[in-house]
Amino acid sequence: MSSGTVSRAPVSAFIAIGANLGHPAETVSQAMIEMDRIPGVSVRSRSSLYGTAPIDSSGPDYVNAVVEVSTSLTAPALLAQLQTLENLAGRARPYWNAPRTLDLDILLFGSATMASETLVIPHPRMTERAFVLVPLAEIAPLAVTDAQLDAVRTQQIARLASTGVTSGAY
Ligand code: A4P
Ligand code: MG
Repeated sequence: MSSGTVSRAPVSAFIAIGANLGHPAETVSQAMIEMDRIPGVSVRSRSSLYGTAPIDSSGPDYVNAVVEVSTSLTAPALLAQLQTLENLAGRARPYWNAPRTLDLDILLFGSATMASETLVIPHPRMTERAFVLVPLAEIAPLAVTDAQLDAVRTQQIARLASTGVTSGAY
C-alpha cells in the first residue's frame, strides 16, 4: 500500500457532485450511495439535488449536490477513490470542462490546505460557483458567507424535488 493511505483520526470533508450527461439525477443519487460504500468513508449529510445552468462549460443543464463525509482516508487516497467512481460512471475527459457523466471534487478536507499538482484544497473555484455554494450552505451554513452567496446570485440554480435517497435528516 502506498504511503499515507490511511490517516489516524476521521476528518470531515465536503465533496461536490456534478453531472450533465446520461441520467444526471440518478447518477448523482447513486454516487452518494457509492461514496458511502468506500472503505473508510461514511456519508454524514446530503444536500438536495439542484438543477444548474452550465458555468464555463457546455451541454445540458447540470444536476449538482454536495455531501459531507467522515473519512479516515488521506485526501489523496479519497481523491483516488472518487476518481474510481467517476470512471465507473463512464467519465470521459475529451477536454477541460467537457460535459460529464460524473464529476466528484473535494471542496474541503477538515481544516487542511494543500496544493499539489493533482490536488488543491480548498477547491480553488468553489467560491465562484452557486452550484457549489448553495448546496454547501444547505448542509453546512457556517461554511458559506452571505457575501459569497450574494456574489453568485445571478447564476441559475433551482432545487429539485428529491434526492432520490431516503434519509430523514433534511
Ligand atoms: N484536482 C485538483 N484539486 C482537486 C480537488 N480538490 N478535487 C485535480 C478533485 N480534483 C482535483 O479534474 C482534473 C484534475 O483536477 C484531477 O485529475 C485532479 O487531480 P477533472 O474532474 O478530471 O477535470 P475537470 O472536470 O475538467 O476539472 P474540474 O476541476 O472538476 O472542473 P471544475 O472547475 O470543477 O468545473 N457548471 C455547472 N452548472 N455544474 C458543474 O458541476 N462543473 C464544471 C467543472 C464546470 N461547469 C459546471 C460544473
Ligand atoms: Mg473534477
